[in-house]
Amino acid sequence: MFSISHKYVVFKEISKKSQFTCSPFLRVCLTLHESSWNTQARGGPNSDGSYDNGLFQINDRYWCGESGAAGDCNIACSALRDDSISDDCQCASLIYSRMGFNAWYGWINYCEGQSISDAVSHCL
Ligand SMILES: [Ca+2]
Repeated sequence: MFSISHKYVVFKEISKKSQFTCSPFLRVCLTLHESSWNTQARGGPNSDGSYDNGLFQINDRYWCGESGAAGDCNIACSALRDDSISDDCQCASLIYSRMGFNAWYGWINYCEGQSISDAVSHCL
């Protein structure tokens, strides 16, 4: 698992990415509960056989391609599992613009209606 210092670096990265236009709360809370800020996380298989990728656990059925740039984000899923999160944020912004917060179970289950200190207190 990743160390606290690694998580802090990722946290700072998430916090300063201005191109992800949703609230800082979304960026922090959602990514914490989707991936524990593990930028290399690959979740799944889901019930439909799909996988979820990276910080925002972006699904390969609709948004990225397992064998190269594809999907609605026109990105390779492997690019969602590296340490450069700018492209992850751009894809997450597209998802958010279409589906809102409810695209993420991490949001629905843990973040909605909570304060940011509640959301991150057990992790930092
Ligand atoms: Ca990336």
